Amino acid sequence: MSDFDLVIRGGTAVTAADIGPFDIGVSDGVIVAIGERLPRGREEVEARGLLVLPGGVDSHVHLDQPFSSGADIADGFDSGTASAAAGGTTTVVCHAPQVRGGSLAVAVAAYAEKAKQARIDHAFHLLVNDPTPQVLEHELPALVEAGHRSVKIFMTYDSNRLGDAQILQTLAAARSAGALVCVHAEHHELIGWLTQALLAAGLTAPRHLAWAKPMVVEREATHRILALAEALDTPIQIFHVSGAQSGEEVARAQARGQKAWAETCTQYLVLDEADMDRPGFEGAKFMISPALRSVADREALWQFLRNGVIDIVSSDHSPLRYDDPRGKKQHGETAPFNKIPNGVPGLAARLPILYSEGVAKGRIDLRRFVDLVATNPARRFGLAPCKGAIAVGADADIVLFDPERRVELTNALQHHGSDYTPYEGMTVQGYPTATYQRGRLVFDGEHVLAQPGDGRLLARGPYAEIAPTGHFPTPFDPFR
Ligand code: DUC
Ligand code: ZN
Ligand code: ZN
Repeated sequence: MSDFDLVIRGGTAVTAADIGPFDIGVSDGVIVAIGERLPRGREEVEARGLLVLPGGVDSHVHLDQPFSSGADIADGFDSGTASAAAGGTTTVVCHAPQVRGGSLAVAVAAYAEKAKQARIDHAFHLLVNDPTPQVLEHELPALVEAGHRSVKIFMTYDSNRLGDAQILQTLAAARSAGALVCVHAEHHELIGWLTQALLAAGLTAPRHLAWAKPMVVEREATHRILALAEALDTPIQIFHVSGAQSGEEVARAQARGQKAWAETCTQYLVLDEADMDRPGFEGAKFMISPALRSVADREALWQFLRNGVIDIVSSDHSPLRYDDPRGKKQHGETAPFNKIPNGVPGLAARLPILYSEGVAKGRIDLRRFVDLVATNPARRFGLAPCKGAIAVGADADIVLFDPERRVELTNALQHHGSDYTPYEGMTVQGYPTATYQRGRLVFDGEHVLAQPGDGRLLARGPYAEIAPTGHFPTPFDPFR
């Protein structure tokens, strides 16, 4: 009788320790052996010519979350996690949104109900929109203790934004509870002022979003949140760094010894401001916040990936339908930029695009690629050692990836609920041919096999990576 339920044999495996011709032995959904010429398993998978990678971990995803404009998000947990599996991602971290005036705990319970439709494993960021004493002193610590070890805050959007005093209170509460704070950093009032000035000047096209949200908007807010986090010795994760100047702010904080980390997203690495200027209403397909930047910013982001200033690439999957009065066309095709909902889908495209533009084009190596899409997000968000690496004892979340296969990206390949992908027509080299979760085939290269309800909500325990440093600007420790 074999020791293994499954052996993945003959591929080039990127394990936690090494890259080489290793077979992977799986039992009860867990990796139990890594080595050459493992004994036969009850099921054998031939991976010759393929890369054997840990399943992707996407730590910035929006599913089944209402847009503040009233537009409909195009993916719930069912279709969103299908899209993840089809792109080689086996864990997503989504946002459980508190409603202003409402309870965070109630919101998380309601969101967990929705997440019962998930086909793959998932965790929640606690999206704090109203940091009342009840939320910060009672609900947040209990939710963190229950396994939700990350908090998300916004510095802009009318129904989300926190002022600086609220941000400080939330940072302090998260630090005390043992949760990592993630931030959408943009200067709210400056966006508002610029938006009104642009509208008054008749500059209302999709591409003018980038004029309402120039880099200084992001740079200032990134600088400010880093300063507040430094003063409170609170580890911080900057979401969607879109260009050089905000990356430089993160680099400076890191050089000071701060626990400050950053992600960028696939779209900022391959698209740019010219995409928002496509003919007619097409530019709306590329409207996101922060806005797409210059080609020079794009290149700066690749450099930040190489030098480690940015160590996670997420999708910020926030899908809207394009040709839909509940989507991008909520206010018609002549709507001014400030009435067009922001967001792009990208869950399924993340691994293929980063591999193709990164590894195949020689910008990053294979190890860095795996770190960016799986290992680092798992470690940063307390999902390691079960997720993010091929290691004995880890969940058998594995992607077989053909590094030579050339694929033209289409909307149908995304398996999501949106009616478009911003990457339509782009040819990538390298594509997932199979995705396994806990040893079960969830995507066979063509079809998503995982069913709604197969995914598990992951509870995260305390973890060392996000422990405060104990260093304050003065000898005074405000938490003692
Ligand atoms: N920006 C966000 O902050 N969230 C989702 C969509 C977007 O573009
Ligand atoms: Zn955001
Ligand atoms: Zn987001």
